[in-house]
This record gives sequence, structure tokens and C-alpha cells, in this order.
Amino acid sequence: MERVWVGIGSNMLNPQQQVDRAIWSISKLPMTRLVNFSSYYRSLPLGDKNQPDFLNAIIILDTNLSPKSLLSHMQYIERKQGRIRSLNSLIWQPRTLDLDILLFGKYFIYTPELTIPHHGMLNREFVLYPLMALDNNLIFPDGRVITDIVKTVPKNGLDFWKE
Ligand code: PH2
Ligand code: MG
Ligand code: MG
Repeated sequence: MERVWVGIGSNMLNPQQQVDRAIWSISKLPMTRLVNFSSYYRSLPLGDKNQPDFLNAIIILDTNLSPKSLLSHMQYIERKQGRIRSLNSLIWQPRTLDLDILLFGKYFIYTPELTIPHHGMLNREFVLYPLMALDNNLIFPDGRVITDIVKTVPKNGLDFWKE
């Protein structure tokens, strides 16, 4: 059994409903227990500024699925909720649902399909602040602590999601 941290993002087609639905689907995954989830946050888009704000949240799972199997379940849920991955996905586009495996126990994974810890999570306010709100004592696989990392990343307007 491993403890897994998943980041959720949406900035299209009623983000709050998208994220509610995603958490519901994730809570039904086999060999997996939903442990906790964060508040919903509003963040400014990273990448192309000319797109709606994002709703971001974090959830904690305990799972006996392998990282690969969890990834394919996540991608299935993304597709079910209308996520289209364009062939030329170099440019970040608005998305109905993005599910990113951030941490998987103490694993380090570097494969073409999956990078864990998630690249970029250490400099994204919409990942770090919700992580810290869920677990102030979180320690990364490399031994660094969440409270130290957060100090290096400004909030950049991050706020709670209000309809
Ligand atoms: N995800 C991206 C690109 N930009 N910006 C915000 N604010 N939140 C996201 O989740 C996000 C983003 C790629 O996955
Ligand atoms: Mg993703
Ligand atoms: Mg992402």
C-alpha cells in the first residue's frame, strides 16, 4: 500500500463540477481509498495567459495499484470527462480535467509516460500551497520539507475558489 498525492486542475466547462465528478470517480477506483482532499483554489493560468483561471485541488489516496495502473485509471477519467489530448500538445491549452500524480510513496520514476515526483510541482503555487494546507509535515522523497519549499514560491494571487 502506498500513499499517493494527486493534483487536479480544470479551467473549462464548469470547473467545480468537473472536479467534484473527478473526485467521485477516483473514490471508486479498485484497491484504492480516498484519504483526504484539499479546498478548491483559484489560480492564474501558468502558460498561455489568455485563458480562464484554473480551479486547482489536491487529493490524497492510499492504493495498491501500481503507478502505471493508477496513471491509466487517471487518463481514463480525464477522457471520460472530455479531455482531448492534441497530437501537438506542446502548448498548454484549456482543459476540462487534468489529473497529475504528484508523489507516489517514496518512488522516483523517470519513464516517457510518467515522471514522479511530478516535474514542475516544486515551483507551482497551485500545487504547493494546497499540499501544505493538507499536510504541514509533508516530506518529499528527497528529504526536503514542504514548509521550506513553499517559502521559495510566491502565492501569485492564489485564493480559494468562490463561485
Ligand atoms: N496546468 C497546466 C498549465 N497551467 N495553470 C494553472 N493555474 N493550474 C494548472 O493546473 C495548470 C496551469 C498544465 O497541466
Ligand atoms: Mg497532466
Ligand atoms: Mg498538469
